[in-house]
Amino acid sequence: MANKNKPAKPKGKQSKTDSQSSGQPVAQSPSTTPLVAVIMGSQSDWDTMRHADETLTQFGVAHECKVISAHRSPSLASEFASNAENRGFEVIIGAAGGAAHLAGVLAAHTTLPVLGVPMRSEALNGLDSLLATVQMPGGIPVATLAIGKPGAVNAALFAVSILANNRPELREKLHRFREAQEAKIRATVLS
Ligand code: AIR
Repeated sequence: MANKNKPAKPKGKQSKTDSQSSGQPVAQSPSTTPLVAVIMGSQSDWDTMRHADETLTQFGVAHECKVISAHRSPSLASEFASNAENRGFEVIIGAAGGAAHLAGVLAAHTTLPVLGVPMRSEALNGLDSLLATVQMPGGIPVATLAIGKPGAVNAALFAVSILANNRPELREKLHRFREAQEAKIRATVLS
């Protein structure tokens, strides 16, 4: 279901089954047209962004993962974002590190909702990525998530929430996900 431009050894392309997910949402006859684009600035971001890929797969949301750099491939970035709506995408996730302008550049070329995920960087531990992603000028919004893996997971969950506005089956999966999460906490016993 996930259509990937293989950033690096992608795995877990298949939707999980009921027995694997232990109460987690399960893909049911998902659409094959990608609704969410998971764009990252470098192949080196894939280890983090695979968590967005896995979360979308868990919810049965068709998506595409692709490497596009706002700085190293600026034409591709504008081309992709400009065509995204016509291709049927409804949400774009943009993840980059350092001078992380990817989400902002994508947002400049589309009115689709763009969710930014700052990558943990070597030099400044992701603070540079966070500020570069979140500090957009008024008029071109990017919804910025947390640095690294939590941001990758939450960007995917946020995308599912947006899609769930007119897809009751996704809303139901989100409810089941929250219930399973709470049940896990309630069952926690410290020894
Ligand atoms: N990056 C790539 N083009 C523009 C930016 N900001 C980011 C990538 C990655 C970091 O630069 O998103 O997080 C380092 O990339 P690399 O390819 O040198 O590992």
